[in-house]
Amino acid sequence: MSTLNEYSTPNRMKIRTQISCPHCWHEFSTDQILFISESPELLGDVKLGDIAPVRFLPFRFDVSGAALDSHGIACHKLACPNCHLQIPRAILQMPNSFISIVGAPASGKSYFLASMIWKLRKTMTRNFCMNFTDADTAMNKRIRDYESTQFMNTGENKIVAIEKTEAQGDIYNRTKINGQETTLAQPFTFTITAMPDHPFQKQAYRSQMICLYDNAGESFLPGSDNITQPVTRHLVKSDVIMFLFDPTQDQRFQKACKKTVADPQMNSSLGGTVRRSEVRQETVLTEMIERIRAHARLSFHEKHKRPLIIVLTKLDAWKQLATFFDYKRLWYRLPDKSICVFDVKKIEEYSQQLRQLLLDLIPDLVSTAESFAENVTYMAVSATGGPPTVDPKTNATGYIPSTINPVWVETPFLYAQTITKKYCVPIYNP
Ligand SMILES: Nc1nc2c(ncn2[C@@H]2O[C@H](COP(=O)(O)OP(=O)(O)OP(=O)(O)O)[C@@H](O)[C@H]2O)c(=O)[nH]1
Ligand SMILES: [Mg+2]
Ligand SMILES: [Zn+2]
Repeated sequence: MSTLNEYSTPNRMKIRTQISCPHCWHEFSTDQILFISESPELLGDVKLGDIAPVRFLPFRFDVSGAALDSHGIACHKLACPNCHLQIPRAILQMPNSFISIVGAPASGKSYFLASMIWKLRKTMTRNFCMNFTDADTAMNKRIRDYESTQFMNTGENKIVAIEKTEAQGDIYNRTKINGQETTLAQPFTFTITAMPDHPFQKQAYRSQMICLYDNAGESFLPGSDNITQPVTRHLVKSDVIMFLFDPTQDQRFQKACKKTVADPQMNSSLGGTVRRSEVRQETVLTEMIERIRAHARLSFHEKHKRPLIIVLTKLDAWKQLATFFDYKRLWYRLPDKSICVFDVKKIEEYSQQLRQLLLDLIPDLVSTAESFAENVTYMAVSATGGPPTVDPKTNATGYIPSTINPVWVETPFLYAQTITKKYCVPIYNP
């Protein structure tokens, strides 16, 4: 017999009093929020420059409650009072939670993010009666482009690839904070809301906004954190950290794989331009921990209270070492219900097995993670389901979209939802 976890907080959609900016993480009260002028002539902002529309604190409103700018035009877009960057309107009504995706260069962060979001859009609706949608489509453009690259060109036999995330350039927002030119990472924001036919409406499945970032691996390397480019400071705010560890970049994993693998990342005789981190992945984990300890003012002996998920990426390339997986779905449909329940026990069982594998191969990774966080879980995913193809003309690696078949990419997010008690998925509790 399955039972459901009970939820007690009602799903009220009232205006929040305190907000955390997804760009600069500044906390402010709702009455400080700025509006962005929609009159084409009202240009110029002290922090964003001459061509940015004017930001203003409204004092006149129309009958529908929209703020009026100095030309009497109704304005709907909101901005943070600290960085002046645009923030999604959903932030007014929904609690905002942050998820950090951390990993060395080429560990698979961008591919994982693209596959996870693509899958969550479907899985949440089909299986958990929750809408998972963009909080702001313009802000999410880059991730939508990633999804289109990987999943929308399935009719074509062309090799496509998600580009390396650059540590500088147009993908970052520039503003002034405390008079200092500052570069900030573009947040990707999503809302999760219960669908009208959700069978457990009365149990109040809470609406929430999720905020994620796609950092360049270089931004996590020692020496790259500074006050003018605080692009990884979301780490301190994060409700969950997903640390991506790429076994194909680790010699101990490569040696343990006795059977030949048809992946240029594991087998250099296949050619192909393969990117690798110049810094060992354990060092990236240690650097992440040092940043959190420093900025969250956590003493050396204190443990981080929020969950850390070690996500082993590119499972397709090292699956011979994980024979304990049965690759079945980790959620089941309840009898006579339109909703599924998520099998947390199975995740925890797999986590123990992956932990043992890591203890055998990279014990220092386990000890570093567990001496930092109270709650560490080990999970495995494949964002693509298979190895990249080498383009014989250019030697570049990429994928034919119709061959991409992600494995378990949604599970770190779903599991994170259950352990942080965000309650968007019911738990299987036999
Ligand atoms: N076999 C296999 N290869 C993958 C998978 N996901 C990504 N890759 C390969 O890993 C390479 C790096 O992936 P990215 O997602 O760009 O890595 P990243 O962590 O975003 O790297 P930076 O942007 O440099 O920080 C890609 O070129 C892919 O070919 C996977 O699930 N399986
Ligand atoms: Mg990337
Ligand atoms: Zn801000």
